Amino acid sequence: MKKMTWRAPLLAMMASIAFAGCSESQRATTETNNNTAVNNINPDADTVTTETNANLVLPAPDTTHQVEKRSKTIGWPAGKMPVAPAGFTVSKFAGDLKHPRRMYVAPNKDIFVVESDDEKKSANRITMFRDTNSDGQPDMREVFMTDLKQPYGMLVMNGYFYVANTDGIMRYPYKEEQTKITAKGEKILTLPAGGYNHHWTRNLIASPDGSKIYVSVGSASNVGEYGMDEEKRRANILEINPDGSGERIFASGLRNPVGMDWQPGTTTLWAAVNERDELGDELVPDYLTSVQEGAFYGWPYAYFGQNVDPRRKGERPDLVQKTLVPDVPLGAHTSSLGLEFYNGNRFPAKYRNGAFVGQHGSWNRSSFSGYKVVFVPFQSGKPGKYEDFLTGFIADAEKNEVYGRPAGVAELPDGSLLVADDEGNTVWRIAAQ
Ligand SMILES: [Ca+2]
Repeated sequence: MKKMTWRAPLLAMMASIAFAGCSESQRATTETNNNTAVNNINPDADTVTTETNANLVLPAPDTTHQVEKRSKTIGWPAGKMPVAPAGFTVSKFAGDLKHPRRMYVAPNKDIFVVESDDEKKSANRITMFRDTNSDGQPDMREVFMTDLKQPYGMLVMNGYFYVANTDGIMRYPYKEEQTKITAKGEKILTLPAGGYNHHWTRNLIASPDGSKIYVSVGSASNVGEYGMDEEKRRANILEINPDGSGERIFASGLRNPVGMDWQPGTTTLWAAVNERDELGDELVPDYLTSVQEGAFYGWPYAYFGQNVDPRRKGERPDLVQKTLVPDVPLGAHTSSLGLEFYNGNRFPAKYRNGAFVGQHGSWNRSSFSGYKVVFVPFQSGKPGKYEDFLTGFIADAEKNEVYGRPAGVAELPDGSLLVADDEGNTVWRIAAQ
């Protein structure tokens, strides 16, 4: 808190110049985040207060927490749909998909959906949609690629279509308007495959100038229980050149960073990150954070700042000390996966430049958390507290029944939002009325 006091005027000044240029805004974000790396660190305390936008209070860790409350998907009955706030309509954009996990909107506005899942269940496919008359509903649907290996990240750049499979990044020659890829392609990077509890997803995003690609790779374990040799190149966001060369760690200690996006008007990368299990109903909160180059975010030694994970106590005090506090806590066990900043202007003013996060939902918690899409408003480039955006996925919490589960989120060129409901085998579209 001491730092906050003397830095506040500097912050205000930097915020005022934040949008003057990319380099300025990046510096402003960096300053903001450093301010928050101050914690009440007393291992014997019942609670810990962590400085975030929500002034987060965390309970003491409970290493005996072995709760399992898994949801059972019953599908959407006729007439049932997820629920958006007043002023929005929800419609089915596409159905009959096999576990659609993430969408990608290409520069020519084609919409690609990965149908991907745990190894034995995965369709290993990408389906393409095209809206030829711009009414928000697809007029064309094609199986774009098959025989992939748990694909997740997609990217169109420099005449290539990139796919991040769980075990590496492929790229294929691609021309706009192409409706199918059958070429063999080229593996530009091998990645460590699989991982703990669905940490098989590998996401991709290009830097705004197209000179780099960022690759997210989740951990192989909950908290390093198989040894850190198993975690090489994992729990990181990696940076590579567009041809796969030049790999380096951009940021680390990110247990399972899945969603990645650029904050509008800046060159600051943000990520949605899944935190760890088996420490209690309220630990550890998943989070949305700006991602600073070279920064360490705690996993597996510390969480939400310098709170030592009791299972890794005494290991790597140097890294514990370096751990940054993430910007926005999103609730423990929510499984916050998809991330999309809203760049459009069709939604009401408060949504502009804010972030949507798809929360797939909990299993290691006494009552369900997540199972919804939340929205994090941003004002003057700074995040506020998250709020519900798309709900209605839980059918009967007592019986553990859900209709579906949201994962990826993507903005369409018309300013509406798509939500991939992998368990519901549907892509939903949310539009402003
Ligand atoms: Ca159409």
